[in-house]
Amino acid sequence: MREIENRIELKLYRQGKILGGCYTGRGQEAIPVGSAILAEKDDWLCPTHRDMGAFLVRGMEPRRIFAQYLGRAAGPTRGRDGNMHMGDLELHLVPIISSIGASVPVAGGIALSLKYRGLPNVVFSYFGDGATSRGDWHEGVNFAAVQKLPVVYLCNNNQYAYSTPLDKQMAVANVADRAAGYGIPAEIVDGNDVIAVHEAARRAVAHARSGHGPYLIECKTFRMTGHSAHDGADYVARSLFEEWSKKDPILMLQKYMVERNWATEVDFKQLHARILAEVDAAAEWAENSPLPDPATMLDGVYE
Ligand SMILES: Cc1ncc(C[n+]2csc(CCOP(=O)(O)OP(=O)(O)O)c2C)c(N)n1
Repeated sequence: MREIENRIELKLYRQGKILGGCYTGRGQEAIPVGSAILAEKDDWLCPTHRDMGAFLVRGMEPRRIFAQYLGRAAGPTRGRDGNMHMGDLELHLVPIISSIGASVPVAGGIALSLKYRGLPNVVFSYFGDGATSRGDWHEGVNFAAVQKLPVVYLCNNNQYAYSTPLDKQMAVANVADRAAGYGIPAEIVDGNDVIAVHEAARRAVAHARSGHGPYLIECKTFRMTGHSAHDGADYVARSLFEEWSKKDPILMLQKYMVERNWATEVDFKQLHARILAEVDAAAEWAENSPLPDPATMLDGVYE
């Protein structure tokens, strides 16, 4: 996820090959990765624009992701959109709804359908802190709570909603505090610690899968970039970036593994080289793949 997004934001976007918004989840990778890895084949995921890890965990090939950003026909939206507004129903990845918060009632609707059909599956509903100040978030969570629907809510609290800091958009200290208003359990975890995220998600999934209704996890993290590639985030104190860079989720996991002799620095160097080679090949494949045929422009438009 880190290297795909680096290629997208730091190279392809700057070369003018990507148009429009260009969001990344730099520094937040532990959240989609630590949680989505728990999803069974027939569970459903409603990710946000910071959750590329969920797409990779579900098996979306990097070349399709690059094709999406480059507006190519081989992307999941077949060249209709050029950023994270994508999904793949075969992989049970619900396309991201651009309007913040709107995915939350959709997650509830999917969970209601699962419950009606007596299926043992759960829905992973991802959102940022800003989304929790939207009306549709509250209606969606309330509905799921009342109906005891199998939804795991995963909030990436990265402290900003675009340029709005947390204390300017909510009057409670934690997103988790909101859960009491709906009678659902919640916990707060270090969102940069992939193992902590994973363990909390395991508790949440067990709760939802066993018919006890929704569960909210608030992952405290930090957005290590601007809102989108055009945004230099001048409104964020540089000292915050320095502070949070020490808690980089990938470096934290590497340290954890090296300390336990599960891997060595050399293993990570080799892994990194393999990842870069895979990213090179996927990006090159996408750049050489065709744009959509203009004659297909209205395909998929329903009247
Ligand atoms: C209803 C709505 N308002 C505004 C926007 C523009 N917008 C896109 S992302 C975003 C910030 C959302 O903040 P948050 O939910 O905290 O997620 P983050 O981007 O920090 O991960 C905004 C304002 C939008 N897409 N939808």
